[in-house]
Amino acid sequence: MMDTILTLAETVRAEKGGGLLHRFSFGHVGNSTQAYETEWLYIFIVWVNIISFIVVMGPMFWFVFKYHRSKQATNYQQSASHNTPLELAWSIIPLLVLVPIFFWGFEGYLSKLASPSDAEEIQIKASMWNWEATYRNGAQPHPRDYVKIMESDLEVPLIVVPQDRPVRLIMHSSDVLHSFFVPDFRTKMDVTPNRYTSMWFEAREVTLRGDEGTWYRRLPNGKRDFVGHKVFCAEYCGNQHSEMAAGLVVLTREEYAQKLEEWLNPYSEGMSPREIGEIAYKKRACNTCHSIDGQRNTGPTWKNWYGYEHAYADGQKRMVDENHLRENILYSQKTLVAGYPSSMPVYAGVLKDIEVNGLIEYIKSLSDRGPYKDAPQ
Ligand code: HEC
Ligand SMILES: [Cu+2]
Repeated sequence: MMDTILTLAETVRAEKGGGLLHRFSFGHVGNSTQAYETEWLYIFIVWVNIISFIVVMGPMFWFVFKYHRSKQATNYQQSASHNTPLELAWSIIPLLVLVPIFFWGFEGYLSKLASPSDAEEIQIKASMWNWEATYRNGAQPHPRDYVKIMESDLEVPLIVVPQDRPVRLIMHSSDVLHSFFVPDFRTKMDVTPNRYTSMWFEAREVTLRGDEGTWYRRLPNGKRDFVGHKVFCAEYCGNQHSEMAAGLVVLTREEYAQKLEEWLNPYSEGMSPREIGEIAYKKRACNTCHSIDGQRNTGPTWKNWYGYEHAYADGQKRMVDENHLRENILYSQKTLVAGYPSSMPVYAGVLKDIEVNGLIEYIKSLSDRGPYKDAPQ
């Protein structure tokens, strides 16, 4: 039966490309080979709702008038205690509708879990509040290519996937429960600590570039709009959950391979520690909790952090120098800044040494008491 329904969905797509309700709900068919099944099931459920609404509410309003008190002032009849044919009808008919919905949903779910064996595998690590992709060659999205996909100025990673090839995501979380959600692919999956979850998709169309070869397009109101697919976290995971996002674009196979090569070494030779720190600030997602412009965020701003005294939760004041920074970047719980939660992750064993040195240098460069104060930036 499943095959019949799925074929039916295919036929509808081939013939009509989606009806009015489809266009109203989705705008267009999602950019993945499995999207239409999800859409079709959704539309089917909406129709079931519309019809049930009419079948239940219609008679109800009609009865309100038909049996209004004014029309039968006397002679109330006792209501029937039961009516077997009616009860059977309202049990069996919904069952005939709901059971297929269950199987159809289950089938769709399984088909998104079991990936083809030749799929391109991408590791995804979720953490508060960042998505970190690692490709088969070890490459990771380079902060140079990060994108702004939201109203806020936060730059989020750009995940690239190849066209015409199944992509399997192997996902885990380093802290709490998250969920990888790509609305344009009509697919999402929980991402949990201590075990892997996976899902796969195959993108149908390559993402077309926007203005001047960028991933943005200018809207009539002057704002810029990201042309790729947005990735969100769909499981509430803390106070910046709504900013846990990424951009996703589909590239041709050649472009994809080229990007992976390009992303292999984010810290190339000849970079100063400060430049390395600036890249690590985004790549390691320090930017999700720390601003560099004086704004308070989940963590304190890095502007004028170095070289000043700050108050700590144990009641002491401390002067922030290189050693203090190093200790507290690797083991943030060592000394907690007064008035902030202890939500900074432990970075010992995560950050490379050149990153720690770079980050310290970058933080120094943001202070007017640092060695960079006169130097051109
Ligand atoms: C999930 C949010 C979060 C992320 C991500 C995060 N931090 Fe923090 N950070 C905090 C909070 C909250 C504090 C204040 C409490 C504390 O001292 O641990 C803090 C404090 C700090 C301090 C000041 C410590 C002190 O004792 O003076 C430094 C330096 C710092 N973070 C560096 C970093 C670096 C470098 C990264 C990225 C590799 C990073 N943080 C990522 C939340 C975060
Ligand atoms: Cu999350």
